[in-house]
Amino acid sequence: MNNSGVTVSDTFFKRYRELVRTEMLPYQWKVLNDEADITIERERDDASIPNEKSHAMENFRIAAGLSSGEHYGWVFQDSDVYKWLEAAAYSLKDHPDEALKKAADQVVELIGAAQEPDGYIGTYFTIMEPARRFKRLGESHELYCAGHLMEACVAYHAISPESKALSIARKLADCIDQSFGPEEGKIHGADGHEEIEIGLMRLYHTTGEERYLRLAEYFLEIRGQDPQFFARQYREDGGKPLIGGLESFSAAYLQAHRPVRQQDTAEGHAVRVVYLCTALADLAATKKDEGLRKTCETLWRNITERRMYITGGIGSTVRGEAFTADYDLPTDTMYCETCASIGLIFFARQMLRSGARGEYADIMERALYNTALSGMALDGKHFFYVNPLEAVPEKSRKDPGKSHVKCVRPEWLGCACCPPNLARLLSSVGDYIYTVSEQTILVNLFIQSELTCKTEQGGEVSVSLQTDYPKTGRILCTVSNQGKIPVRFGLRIPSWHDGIQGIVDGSAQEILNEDGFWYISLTPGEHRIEYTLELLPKRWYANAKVSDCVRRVSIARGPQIYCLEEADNGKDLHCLSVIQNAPLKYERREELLGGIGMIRTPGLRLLNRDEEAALYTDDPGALLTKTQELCFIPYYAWANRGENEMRVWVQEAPPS
Ligand code: FUB
Ligand code: ZN
Repeated sequence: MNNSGVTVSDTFFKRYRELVRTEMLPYQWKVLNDEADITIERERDDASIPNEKSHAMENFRIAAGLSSGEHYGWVFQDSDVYKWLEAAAYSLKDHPDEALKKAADQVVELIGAAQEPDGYIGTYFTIMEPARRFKRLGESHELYCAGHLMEACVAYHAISPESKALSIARKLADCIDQSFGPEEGKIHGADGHEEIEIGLMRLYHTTGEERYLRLAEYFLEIRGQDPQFFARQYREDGGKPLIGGLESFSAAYLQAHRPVRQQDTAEGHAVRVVYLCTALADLAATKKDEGLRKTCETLWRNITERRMYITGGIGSTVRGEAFTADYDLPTDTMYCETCASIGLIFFARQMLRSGARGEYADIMERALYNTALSGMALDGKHFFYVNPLEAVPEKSRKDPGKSHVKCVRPEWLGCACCPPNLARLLSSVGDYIYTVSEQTILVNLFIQSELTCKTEQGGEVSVSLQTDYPKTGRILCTVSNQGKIPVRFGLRIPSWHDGIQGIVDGSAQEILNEDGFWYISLTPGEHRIEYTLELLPKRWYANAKVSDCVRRVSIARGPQIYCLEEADNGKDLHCLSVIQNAPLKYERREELLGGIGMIRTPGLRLLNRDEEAALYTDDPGALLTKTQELCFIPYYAWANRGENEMRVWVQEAPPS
């Protein structure tokens, strides 16, 4: 069976998709054209971060010879434009919009005009240093940008086949194919930042051109075969660094310390790791390569069972935006970049293609409803790069080691990778809801939508999923199987569930759990499945090896992790404790933060007996506790009420 289209009608995500169309895309368009009157913040205290303007579109105009001047911004600034274009394509598919289409067409034209005669595109190198093309791949991001261009062009081609988008992407892929590969005279290496592999796989899926598949495979397999590749290129190039400081990172930082099939832990820069894994999992599913699938599984386990935050955030340190060690999950200095969780969602989606395991979708959902959504303010115009597990404004302002932990989302960032990444994810969320294979439909996410599939025998299967999840856990699926044979319909059984009921065509069923899915065989005809998940607010605890979470508890309901915010609970959130076994009361607050669920529980506040208490004392009675009701809100909604403290992991007090 083939997935021939998903329409999202979900209330929760419809708001986000509307926000992409009405706010994010127009706003980002202005920013990329330097027409927005905004403050661009550096993502951390580092004077070398370019933050005067975006200049991303102007870079293209200069490269195309339509304007004059120098390149400005990061060497990967082009990718902001590509991600915007990709998001615009998804949004246009969903909702025609003349002004947006005109702007997107203009972008495609401009990219085409900036393409060099041999197919190369990269505004930094075209404008500033053509002779250094492909000479410093550890830093240059040339193929990273190319991968984003391919993704954007494939997406744009789908809604505008008459545009030049696909031919631009193919011409660039052909140029790269002529420069890289095992043959004598070509470069035997890959880019320091994975992404070309994802782009080439998508180009292959769209065009069927085997060369693109081979090239993606080449880039994946060459990685780490020669761990000295990047260092040698730096030496031979000898010029000034393209990204200061990057040359001092080890090969492991770039996942090049050993061949990928031998990698068994997530090392280095978190976004790179999950982009690598996304392409590996795509290749494994496409070629039915069991060995590669096992590699992906090993990396998946390492990330999700040892190195992931409860919010689906990844990356434990600001130094290199990277993974560190198993169970090293500090809650106040972590990185948890928005893009890294988006990449984890991409990885999960590809894993579901070769293995129907509910846990992939569980993590996809965790990352989506928590860290990804937290990456943006409710207005669609302010963005977090780093998504902390706890934050105290004064510490972020004054501790250089916490300058990356912002307490208010900036209007834009010097490195603007996250905002357009979020735009493309939210506008394509329909692509994550179902996994369709030969005779099976998996429901990964409970997002109200309609799916149509074409069967091999020329029939059609359509699914209508109605729900207001995660407000409630009531899901109604109506399936019309107009094919000739039964369809295996798999509904995810979330690992966190607190009770499930299933009724098929009026009769209650026993829910059998097969690797995290409940399968129902749906014969040709019409079917109605009522699936109800109990969503109870509850406590979660971390493994004892996670030092920052010892004797702390996190509150969640369904897929949503909750947090305490100063706005509801006062300052010094570290002084608050949840009482073990105290009831957690859930209530809807439609008037608050765009409509949220709030969880209330009786708690305690630790305080000094004397206002002028000493810093240290040997008086055991110097500290008191008083009762205080605690109010938790969903994590994604924090920092929408001005600058204030926030905390996910809260102290736990024994039952009173
Ligand atoms: O290097 C390109 C992008 O910028 C990465 O994916 C992000 O982590 C940020 O460093
Ligand atoms: Zn990012």
